[in-house]
Amino acid sequence: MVNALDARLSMYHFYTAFAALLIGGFFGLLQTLVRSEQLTLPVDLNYYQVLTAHGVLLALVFTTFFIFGFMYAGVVKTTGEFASHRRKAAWIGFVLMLIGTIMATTLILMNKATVLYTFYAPLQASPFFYIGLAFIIIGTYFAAYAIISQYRSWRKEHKGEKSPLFTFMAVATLVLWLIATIGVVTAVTLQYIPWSFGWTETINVALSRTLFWFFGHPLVYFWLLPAYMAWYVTVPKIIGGKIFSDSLARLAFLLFILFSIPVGFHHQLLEPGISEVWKYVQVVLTFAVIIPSLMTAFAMFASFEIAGREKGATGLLGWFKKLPWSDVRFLAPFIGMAFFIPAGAGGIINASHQMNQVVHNTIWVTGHFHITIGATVILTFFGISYWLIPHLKGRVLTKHINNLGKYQIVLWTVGMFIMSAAMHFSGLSGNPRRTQITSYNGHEAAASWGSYEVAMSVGGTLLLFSIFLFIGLMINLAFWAPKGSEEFPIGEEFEDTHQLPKLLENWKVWIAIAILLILIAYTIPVIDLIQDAPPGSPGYQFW
Ligand code: HAS
Repeated sequence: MVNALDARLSMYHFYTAFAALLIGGFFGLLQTLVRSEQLTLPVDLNYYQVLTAHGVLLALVFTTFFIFGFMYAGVVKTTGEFASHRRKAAWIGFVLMLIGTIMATTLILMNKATVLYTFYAPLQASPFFYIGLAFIIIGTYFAAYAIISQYRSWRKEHKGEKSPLFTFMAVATLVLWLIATIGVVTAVTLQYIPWSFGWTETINVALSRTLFWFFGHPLVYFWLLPAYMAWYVTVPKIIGGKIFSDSLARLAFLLFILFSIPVGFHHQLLEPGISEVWKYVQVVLTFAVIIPSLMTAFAMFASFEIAGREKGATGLLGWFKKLPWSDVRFLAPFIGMAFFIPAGAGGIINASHQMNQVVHNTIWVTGHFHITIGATVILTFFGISYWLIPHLKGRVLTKHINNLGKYQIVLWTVGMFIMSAAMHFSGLSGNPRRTQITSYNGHEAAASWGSYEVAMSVGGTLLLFSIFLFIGLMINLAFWAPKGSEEFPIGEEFEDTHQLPKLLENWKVWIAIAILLILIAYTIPVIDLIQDAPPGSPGYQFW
């Protein structure tokens, strides 16, 4: 059981995350309706403003609050309650993140930060938008302190013992996060804030985007790894099975620290100012970052098969039938995993330099990130919520809510399938992303896109219904469900190896290799971007 004080800390993160999900999801539907020309926004709200709010609230705010709420609960569950100074740090982190979120959202709603969630220069926002983002990041540093110092003191008190897998994974995720944020912190403090206050007239655009993607790509693994924590640690227990291999799981997380950062150029393959050689180097490293996901796929299949066979399954695929399909705690993450097979294949297409020429800046990429973050990760987060919210509130997931939960998951699956399939297919015929108008005055190139846009709005409508149902069920689980105790599922290893290869917990080695790879991949191109920079750009506010 997570103690009451730490449960409260997690719950406040979830309340904020779910509020962001509701508002951000509503803005998402508006976008699809505008693009398919079924809705004209009121004059004081414009498409790009709605697009910015959608991206910031879902991709940045919902995820970050949910992830910290989940990590706090898991760390406390596996290492014991937080000492009061750590809990205090976590609360300070929460308040700073909340202040930053309120600042950024208010400025977006005032149309003073219509710069999309990637805040690409030369689009310029109010300086207070960037300051709001800085608050969010500083908040996460307090949160990281709470978790990492808890892990360190656990290790001091348990000399020679293997650390709990969940906490190890949380620390690995935060190490990745701390290194990644160096890029965005540098860009925001040295470039965006002085430029938006008018202290500097121009900005080095290519450098700002490079620093953004130094952060932006590992950011997607900051979203993914908490889903992997649930897959590795909690799903095996839910299916009545075992964790296939503790060491494999740890190694996968460590490989993400190494390979998720020096790969940002795969988002800039079509940008000038970066030589082909460095793009090539980072594409090769991108292919390396696929490996830990392939390891994860292998481990998941192994866990499923072992669990099924222990329950008497025979034949090549007999184990598949033994999985607990009627349990929403399993169904949701499983569908998320299934989505990740085509989603990962799409990522590999994006990363392939030549094929990127076809898909970059088309709505294919929007489709890619809706089935990665919007399906794989979010479905897993939904699955977690169904057991974690009642666990933290001392209530139980009833059969009735479990059944309604399955409807919610199916609605999400169908909605996401329709929407992202339409995005992928029309993207292949050139339908652009980040654009309000897609009919191009009836030009024949755009002739097929209209029906795809309508399909996206149908998918978007189902998704919003699914969010309404989810929020309703969460309110029920938090406040009305019968009192009792819901399990926090923590899996056991298939073969209990008390000894862990020492190298796997030697953080200095992994961090040193990560820094080395980053220096190799970024030093020369960044020097080039500074030394050979064209004149910088003033800021633009178009809407
Ligand atoms: Fe990506 C663009 C490449 C993964 C998110 N990506 C984006 C953007 C976002 C995003 C948000 O190289 C857009 C940014 C923007 O606004 O411009 N991505 C990749 C690659 C991977 C990848 C190589 N992306 C993700 C994940 C995301 C995410 C994860 C969010 C969480 N992405 C790119 C590239 C671009 C890009 C280019 C730039 C495009 C452009 O031109 O702008 C890899 O990490 C994928 C590896 C995954 C696998 C799949 C393993 C499968 C598993 C499931 C097993 C299933 C089981 C269930 C066990 C190899 C683990 C069994 C099921 C049964 C049915 C039996």
